Amino acid sequence: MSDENNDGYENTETGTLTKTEPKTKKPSLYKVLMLNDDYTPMDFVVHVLQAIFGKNETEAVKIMLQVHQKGVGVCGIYSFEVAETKVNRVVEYARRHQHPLQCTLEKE
Ligand code: TYC
Repeated sequence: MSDENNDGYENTETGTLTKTEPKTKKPSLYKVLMLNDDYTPMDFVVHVLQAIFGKNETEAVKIMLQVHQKGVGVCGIYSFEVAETKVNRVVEYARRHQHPLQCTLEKE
């Protein structure tokens, strides 16, 4: 492919630059947001951030406190499919443990 760098310009051997549409599109990215509530234990939220979002304990505590104090916090930024799967896993896991923890998606 002559447009390997995906900038939409084809550099031909004659030195001519021809504007073309890039053939590949970067996937849109989505933020996964964690929402505060009055009932879910802090330890449970920290555990979810480690188990589902791969955060270490320090990062997980920081995000949990941000959510607790501000009402919302970013758990990570992913392609739509990955973000949607993580949201579903959080809501399902919380429900199984009878906590009202909620999580949602937002386009970047
Ligand atoms: N506000 C909760 C409490 O005081 C803790 C909490 C933090 C809940 C983050 C949800 O996403 C959340 N137990």
